[in-house]
Amino acid sequence: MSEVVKVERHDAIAIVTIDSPPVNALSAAVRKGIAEGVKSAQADDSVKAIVIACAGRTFVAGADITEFGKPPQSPSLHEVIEVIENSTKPVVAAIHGTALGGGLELALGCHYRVAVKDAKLGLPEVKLGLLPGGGGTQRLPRAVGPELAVKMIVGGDPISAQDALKNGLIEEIVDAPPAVGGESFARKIVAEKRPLRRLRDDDSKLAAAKADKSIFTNAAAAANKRSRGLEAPVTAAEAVSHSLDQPFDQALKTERELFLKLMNGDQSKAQRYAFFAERAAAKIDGVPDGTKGREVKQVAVIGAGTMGGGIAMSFANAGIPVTIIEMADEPLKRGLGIMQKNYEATAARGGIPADAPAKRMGLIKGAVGLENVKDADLIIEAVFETMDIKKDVFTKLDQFAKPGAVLASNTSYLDIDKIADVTKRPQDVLGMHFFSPANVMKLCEIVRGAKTAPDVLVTAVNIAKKIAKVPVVVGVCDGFVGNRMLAARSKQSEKFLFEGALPQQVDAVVTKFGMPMGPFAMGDLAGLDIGWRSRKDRGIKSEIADALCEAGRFGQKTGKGYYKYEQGSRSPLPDPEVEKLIDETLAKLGLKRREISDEEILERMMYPMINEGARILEEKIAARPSDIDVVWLYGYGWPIYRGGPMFYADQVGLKKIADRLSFYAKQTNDPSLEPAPLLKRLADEGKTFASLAKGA
Ligand code: T1G
Repeated sequence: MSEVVKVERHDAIAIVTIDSPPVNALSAAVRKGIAEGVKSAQADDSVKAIVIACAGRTFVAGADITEFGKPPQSPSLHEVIEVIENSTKPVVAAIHGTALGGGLELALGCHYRVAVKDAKLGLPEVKLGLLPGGGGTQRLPRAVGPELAVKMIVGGDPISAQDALKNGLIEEIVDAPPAVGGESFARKIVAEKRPLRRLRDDDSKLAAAKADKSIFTNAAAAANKRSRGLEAPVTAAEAVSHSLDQPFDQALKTERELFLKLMNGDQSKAQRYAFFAERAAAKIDGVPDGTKGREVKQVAVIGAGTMGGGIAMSFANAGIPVTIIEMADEPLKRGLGIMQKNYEATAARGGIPADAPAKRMGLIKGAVGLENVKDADLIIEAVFETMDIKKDVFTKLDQFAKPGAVLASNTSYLDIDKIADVTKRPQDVLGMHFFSPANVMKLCEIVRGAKTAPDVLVTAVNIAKKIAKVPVVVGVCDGFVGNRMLAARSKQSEKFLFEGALPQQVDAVVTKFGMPMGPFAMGDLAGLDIGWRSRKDRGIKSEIADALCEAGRFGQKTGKGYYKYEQGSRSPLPDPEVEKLIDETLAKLGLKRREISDEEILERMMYPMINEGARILEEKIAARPSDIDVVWLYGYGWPIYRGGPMFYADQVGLKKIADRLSFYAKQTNDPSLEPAPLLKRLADEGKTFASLAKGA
């Protein structure tokens, strides 16, 4: 018996129960408890079979990630699995919730596995920049065949209990509670004197792929298609491939070597950081734990444009009924039509079940007139991005919305406090800033107004998680966190064209770094005319961008912008016309182009953003550096294997960044590049942004 593992005997069946909240992770204490529990049952002659089950909301959700990088403690997971696998009495894993990573590997070490009907089983280690390090790359292919195994291990997504049964990963789906289901299964196999099935000794499912290697190579290639820049998926496929060409123990050794290489690598450190950063972001500074959110059963979205439509789909995708409201029939019909087409296209690609479009559109009701918000618990406004229109909508919402309804604006820049103050209920107002396409992008910046009530913040965070978004609470300022930092980067990218670089050089540096797209290709995607019109409204100039627009080069929508695009293609092609136009503009301004290195471009793309991040922390617009990283990971495509701008800054070293910023401030005569006080202090003290979490 241990704190976290207890053993009970029900006649001839021993039940080893793991009870280590929140997710029964395989900490040293849990590993020790399991090994001792199984050994004690093994030594008890009256015991004929052993069941391993978990208390709480889930079966073991993996190794304890907080132990990584610390000195290993025995028994190791391998040693625990050996105790189980070498048991002469059948050991049954009884699974509920999620059997993930080391948790599934533990179950694969058992002779039999059963699961309740809504259980999920997977090896998601690649999502942490790792690979299964507890024998999963060898036992899973023997349980389900190498094709499905490489798909599960390289993709990292879990499968359902039904698919697990179909593919031989589990023997039976049992009724909950899992320990009871596991016990009755154990009694059955004892009664039927079923042989012990040790996966390590069963190569039957490998035979076909051993005969025809392409079965595996094709599956690996398909699985790796989406792992741009990531080391773990390719390495994981290699580890699984050795189930076909190395004896079990040798392949296990290879798995260990490859696992340790990844574990000690920079990419996994960044991805493990991102795992905990995402969870920390959901903790709202200054709001007491246990603060309850308001119930959200009905949602209303104002505006059926691109953002409104995507937001409404996110709620329908989560099974939450939503009313989408427009001011007239025509825009409403157009918006609903686009959502319908979107769903049908996704279903046609097999991204959602064939009956999902009808089901989800069935949850989206169209209506004309703001009075239709009257039953909604949450109202999200997604109308045109001007303050007057927003204030007008919120003034009216104040009249029609029921008491206690949460009023959210999807503004991406505007002052939430000014919007809230046109209502008599500013405590119920906040920002919920979604990212386009809103039904795909995971980030939701929750903008906390000066008067936003704590339970309103909790409501927004809870509902964002419910619709599979990653919420980050931010303060009110121009552009909040993401767009404010992006503006600092855009300023430099624009300056580069005046100094001598070309769009394709800058974009190549940024995409090589791992961003999905460079600033100029992004401009062409969004449309250059939007910025052009707003510059004209504000009476400011950007000579090169203005010249492009005057030449009708608005970007993808006109087939040319900073790049040219062939008919029907979205691939940006460098255009000599643009270089000519830049040269002519610089000549008019009396400016000379100079050679600019890729290193300077990278530093001036990343360091000003990091500097702005430091200012955002100083002003408490973000509660912690990791929140800023979560914004960039889930809203702007920052490569996960670099952890986020603030994590990256700590890897580069704050002293170097501060020095380079001072250098560029002088070189480009731009005082805004001078290091922010917080960055300067941490650099001078030899500290990191991460040290702020420890109160540095
Ligand atoms: N280790 C340590 N802490 C963990 C943890 C883990 N594996 N999983 C979750 N937590 C903490 C989490 O930080 C949070 O803490 C709380 O549990 C609830 O989590 C050898 C090497 C299981 C689907 O990758 O995917 O095994 O914030 O908020 O939304 O091959 O957690 O409350 O303080 O996410 O209900 C492989 C990781 C590990 C699964 C539940 N396993 N976990 O989701 O709750 S590597 C994983 C999850 C491995 C072996 C290898 C999810 C979940 P706090 P939560 P949730």
